[in-house]
Amino acid sequence: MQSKSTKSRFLPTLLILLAVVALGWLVGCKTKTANDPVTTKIAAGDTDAVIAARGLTPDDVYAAVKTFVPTGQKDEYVMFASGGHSGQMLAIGMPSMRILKVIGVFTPEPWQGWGFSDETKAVFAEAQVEGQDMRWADTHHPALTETGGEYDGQYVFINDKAHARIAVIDLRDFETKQMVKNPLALSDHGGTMVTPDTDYIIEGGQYAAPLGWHYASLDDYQDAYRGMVTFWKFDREAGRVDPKASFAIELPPYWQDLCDAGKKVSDGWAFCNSFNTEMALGGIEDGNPPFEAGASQRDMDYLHIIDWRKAAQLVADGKAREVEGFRVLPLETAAKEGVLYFLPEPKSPHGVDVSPDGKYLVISGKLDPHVTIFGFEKIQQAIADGKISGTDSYGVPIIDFDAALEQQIELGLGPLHTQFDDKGYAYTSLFLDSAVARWTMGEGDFSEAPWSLVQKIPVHYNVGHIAVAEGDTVSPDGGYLVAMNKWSIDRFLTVGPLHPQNFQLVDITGEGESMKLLYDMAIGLGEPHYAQIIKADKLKAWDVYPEVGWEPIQQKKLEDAPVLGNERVERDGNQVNVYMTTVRSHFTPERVEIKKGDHVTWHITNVETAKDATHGFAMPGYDVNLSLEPGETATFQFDARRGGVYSYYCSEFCSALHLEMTGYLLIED
Ligand code: RUQ
Ligand code: CUA
Repeated sequence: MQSKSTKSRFLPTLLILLAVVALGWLVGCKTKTANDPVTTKIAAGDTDAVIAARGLTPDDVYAAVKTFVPTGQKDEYVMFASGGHSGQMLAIGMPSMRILKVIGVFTPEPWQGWGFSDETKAVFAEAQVEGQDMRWADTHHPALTETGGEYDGQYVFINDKAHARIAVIDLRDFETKQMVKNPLALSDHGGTMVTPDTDYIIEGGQYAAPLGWHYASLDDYQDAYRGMVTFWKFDREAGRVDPKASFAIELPPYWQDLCDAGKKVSDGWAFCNSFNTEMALGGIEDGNPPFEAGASQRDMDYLHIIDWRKAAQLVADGKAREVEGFRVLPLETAAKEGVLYFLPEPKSPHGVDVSPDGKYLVISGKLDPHVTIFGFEKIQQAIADGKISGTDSYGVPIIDFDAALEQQIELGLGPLHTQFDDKGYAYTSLFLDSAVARWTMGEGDFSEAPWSLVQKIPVHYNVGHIAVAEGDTVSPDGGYLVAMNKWSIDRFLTVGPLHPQNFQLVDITGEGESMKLLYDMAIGLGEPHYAQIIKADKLKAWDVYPEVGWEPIQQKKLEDAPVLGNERVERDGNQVNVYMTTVRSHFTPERVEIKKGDHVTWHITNVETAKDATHGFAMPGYDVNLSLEPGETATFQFDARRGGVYSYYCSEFCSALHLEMTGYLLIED
């Protein structure tokens, strides 16, 4: 029994409790509404109900059907995107924006066995810095091979800004074949861009240092420090860069930035912009302006205009000198012989992009709201007419700005990079505005309003590069544009303070102000910079390797690769050779018995020829994982360092008896 007084005390408590519960319910209700999956209760097939429950607008529905690729159908395009600091490259299907492959490039990739076999380790070893493997990279700009200025789908290259390296990826198997280290510079940026028939891969430098990055005091900056642009010769037959046939041009110690190759009328020329023509040295500690201020004092920096055909000829004529075993055309020669000209460009320049007809160079200065468009013919005319406004302190002739200027168009804040479409529009990313601008070129269908801004579409957020389908070739496809955004802020679920970066697919099929945002793709690795988008039907990748015993780095069948029936273990002193085959669901041999102190060389062939019948080979304790794709052969080596029992096993769920696909390595003490 309760007393009256207990009741009267109990009542207010109850009321407070009820209020708390009600408030909690309201708050909970709100939270619940925000987080409750809205589509799980809708009967399968009820499209209208899904549209209503999700609150989709007609634009949303359009975007969904435009990008959706039904199961069994395939994408129209493949985008090759930089994987940024991951050191890898992404192959992404478009318009679905599904990741098809993360191609192992500068960083080991265990699923692909990349960097674990002897063959792939040798690729890393080719591009060492001071005798050390570099196992990460800051990848920036992929470049597909071109024939006549069109993507031909054979190879794709990418640069490593951190170490001035270039990688070659073969698109028959989407695997890296070669890395080269630039012996002149530690950092690059203006790479990779190809000349219209892929005779050369361009790699412009970035932060100046003495060539070969040997020590020199910053007090000797102007004399001892240099920039460079390298022209790597690509041997298409071999599928390799040929360093012996390559050359560089010595440049003043400005910080060269992006480059582009001329095409059509401007074929034979290359264009690289630069910043820090102030030659600021930093050192705020000593009372100097910090780099970001010191390197942005001048209104103009210099677009480098390079006659690479003439440079190649001079090098062939013996006018180069050897630096670090590499042929370098001296700055003085380049300036004197008409290989190198400067053209003033405003202000903190970043992107330089050549129009599809090769007639125009579009320059973006990060601190100038305009794009500046130079005419290639005007540049040539200015050179011919001697419209040279002087030389820089290294004797390089400076072309008169007004003589070369075609147009300046105000687009917005922080213009960076420009691409082109099939209708004659150009598109420029606006980093500070977080927008992409569409504008008209001077020719084609835009006689009424040439050189004018048409539309700005907001993107989310801080866009760097943009890529249009085949948008930097002589015949862009248009249709799709991808904005490669550095920030995503509120676009995705939070996954901690390191937010995904955001590729946004934009529909550019219509005319005028009709650009539409279609899709947001979270990129789980970063920071991707540039991408190129190729028609999928230009790619002719293999389903399986052409023959059993195929070694992918050399792209040929090895005569001594293990095959069915000749598996064995051979010993010569303490040198042990294991010849192994794999097939569902068996390794032969499935016991390998060796002794501590043995040096083991292990050869494995996957003798399968069926699509997708890949086996992994994991050797725990020896840091080995291989991917043996149908037909592939690979090798690895190790020293048996102690006695023990090691189960090697297939790391790819290949069959019902995959778990049984194992064997014992017994190392006797
Ligand atoms: S550059 S956006 Cu290499 Cu612009 Cu990154
Ligand atoms: Cu082979 Cu699992």
